[in-house]
Amino acid sequence: MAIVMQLTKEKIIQDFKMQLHEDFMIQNDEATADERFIALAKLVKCYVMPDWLRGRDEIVKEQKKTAYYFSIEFLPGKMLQTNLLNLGIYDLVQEALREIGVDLMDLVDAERDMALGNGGLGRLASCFMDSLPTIGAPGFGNGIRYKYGLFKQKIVNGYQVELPDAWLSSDGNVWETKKPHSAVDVKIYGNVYLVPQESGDLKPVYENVKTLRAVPYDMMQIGFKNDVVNNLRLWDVEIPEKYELDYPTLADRRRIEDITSVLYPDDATREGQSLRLIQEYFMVSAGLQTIVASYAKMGLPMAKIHEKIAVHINDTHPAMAVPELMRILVDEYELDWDDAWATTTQVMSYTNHTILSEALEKWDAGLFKEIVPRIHQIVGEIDRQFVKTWAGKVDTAVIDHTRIIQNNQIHMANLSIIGGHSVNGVAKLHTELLIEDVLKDFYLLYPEKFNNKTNGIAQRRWSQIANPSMSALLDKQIGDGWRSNIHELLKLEDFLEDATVQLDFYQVKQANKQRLADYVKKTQGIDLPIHAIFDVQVKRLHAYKRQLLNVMHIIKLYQDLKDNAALEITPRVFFFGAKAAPGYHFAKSVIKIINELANLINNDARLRDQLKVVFLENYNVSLAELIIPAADVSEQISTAGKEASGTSNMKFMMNGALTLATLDGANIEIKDAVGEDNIVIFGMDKDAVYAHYTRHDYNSRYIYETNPRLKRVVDAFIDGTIPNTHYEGHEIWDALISYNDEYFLLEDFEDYVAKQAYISELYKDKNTWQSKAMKNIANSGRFTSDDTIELYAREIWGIL
Ligand code: TH1
Repeated sequence: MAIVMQLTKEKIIQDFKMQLHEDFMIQNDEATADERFIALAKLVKCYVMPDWLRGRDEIVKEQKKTAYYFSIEFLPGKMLQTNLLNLGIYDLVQEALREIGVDLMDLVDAERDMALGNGGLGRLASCFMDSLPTIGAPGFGNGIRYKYGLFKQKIVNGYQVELPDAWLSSDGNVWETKKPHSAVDVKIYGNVYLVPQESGDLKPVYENVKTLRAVPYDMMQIGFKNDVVNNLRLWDVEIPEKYELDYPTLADRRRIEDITSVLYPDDATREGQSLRLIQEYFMVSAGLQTIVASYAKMGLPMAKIHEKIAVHINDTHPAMAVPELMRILVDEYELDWDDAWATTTQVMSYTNHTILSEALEKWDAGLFKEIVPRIHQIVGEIDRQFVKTWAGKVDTAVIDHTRIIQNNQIHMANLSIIGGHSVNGVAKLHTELLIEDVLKDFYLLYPEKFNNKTNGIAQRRWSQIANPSMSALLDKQIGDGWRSNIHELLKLEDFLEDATVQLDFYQVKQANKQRLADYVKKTQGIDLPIHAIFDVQVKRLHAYKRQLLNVMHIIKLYQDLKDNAALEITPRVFFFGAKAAPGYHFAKSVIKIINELANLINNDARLRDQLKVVFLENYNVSLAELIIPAADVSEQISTAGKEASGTSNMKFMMNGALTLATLDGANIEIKDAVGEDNIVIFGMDKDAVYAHYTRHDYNSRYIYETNPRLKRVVDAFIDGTIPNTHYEGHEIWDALISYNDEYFLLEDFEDYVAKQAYISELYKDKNTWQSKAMKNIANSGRFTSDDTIELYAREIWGIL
């Protein structure tokens, strides 16, 4: 039985004090919040250790089929609250600490965000890490232990400045355990020759390779109140003692250390750098060598490895898992190519997260050959066999579009699809687009591989942890069963028309808005009226996400208020939180514009607090936990067809915000869940967007010239309305008018403005508004990642 079952307040206090003695040689009353956090985290680790070890032993003993989720990004944020909650000791620990004069929240604040991810893709991986043990599935994570996470964003004179995120303390991360015992070697560079053996087989012989040591750091992933503990394994690089002579100078050593030094700060686009390719191979090779070795210990035939092991390729970054498993099976375990291929394709599965063409990963074959020569050979052979298999059976054009090597480039999505048995999109519309458009040739070849798995969220973090006041109200209204079974939120449906309950939810929202307003006051000195609509857009800055459309609406409101000093509008505060990839020029210009517009508006007394704009610096998971519960309106306004799913949309919904959305990604499924009356939809749908693509008839300049109100808004970018943005304003104006507005902001503008006006009217009727907000909360349970991952586990991996 789990240790935590026997814990008492007294025992926790005693253990906590002991831990402080042991780690820091101090008493509780002398300790800083940092020291207390570390002591508590270590204590939690001790409590969990037996379950963690038992879980591992059971998998070996019972030979359970296990899934490994390979991802170049994980974005857990802070772990203390999640771990306490999942262990079922949150309240007990909080009370115990309170008894000795310690506020748990101070310890929570002391933890650093673990931000080894850019945005939705990494955060989804972390939600899955929470959900896998929660549903009792043997599913482990595999990734890289970056020394620096996603850059820390500072705003200086309105511009984004990037600072390194040195998240690891000198002792590392308290949640991890270094396992030098399980280190493996990874080989890169050099030459490979195929030397014929007596048997007639060809054997690869390596020359001048560089050997890296991959050292794993394990982090426990605790299931929700079920004693199940899984593992997230992150790899760090070291120089193996045996090969020290290969790295004689300090510069040589640094180049190696660089491999796990930084996360690539690019969301949905990629810098084609060899370091990234090495990162990908390093993670894949270290992970697979370990997995195959553990399977080998079972003494079962290698050709049946798919019966015990599933490997998931999260976006294409780990796609080298396909040729690497082939290498291990063929070169090291001497399987026939065909047997190895048959099992490899059954082991592997792949999720596609975007259809943006600039995000589809391709590598120069020359670079590939230089860095991973054996993998290059194997990919060449996979490609050859693929072409051979389909030649004469389908149009040559289909083969030309789907083969892995085209024009001396290696197409990683093609490798992932050909090398696996499952390809999934992350929302219904996205999967449809894959099938009908982006991957239609593959669908012709392998219709059975395609399936949808709509994203989900680890609801515990986004409700119980992030929104304690709403949680307490839910307990009062529908009982606390929803905390373990999120579908019980549906019970709230019975109270949608109850004016007292509506008022209670209104008050909870206002309290959360006050919490956010206090933070803004403290960090930026801006006073915010909490009776205003809190209208929030937080996500990576990208042209397709259309933060600029939001900005255009704000400019319009500003112009209205300036035109008519007596005008009364429903007061609004617009919040933005967004990091731009450091090399993404346009996105950085949008950040500058937002900040200058905010300055202009916030300092104009004549607007009488009816309009405020706040750019929240350094948006990250912890800030999301503060912002999302305070939102009245959730902005999900991407050009239809471009946002594969979105996941913050689900978090906002769960916290009772109304979604203002295009029919894109998972917004469509949110609409299906709450009904048309409880979401605000605007703009072109995917068919309207695609019609423009086929007809080539979009003309933003025409719209601009024929709509004076819109023209005035667009001209505000260049006519001096927004101070200090001469350069950025022109860049934006050009994108919208000279370059024909790639993301159709102008076409969607009028409908967006109209729906925003509708929201302003609606908000005046608090009861109706709250009823709609409650409808959203009630139906948010269907977006739990527990259910999403259960579908992966059953339908793709076969581990349940
Ligand atoms: C995001 C998608 O843009 C988003 O719609 C989706 O909800 C999320 O993944 C989770 O499925 C993506 N992030 C990345 C990051 C990189 C490359 C492609 C994508 S797609 C580095």
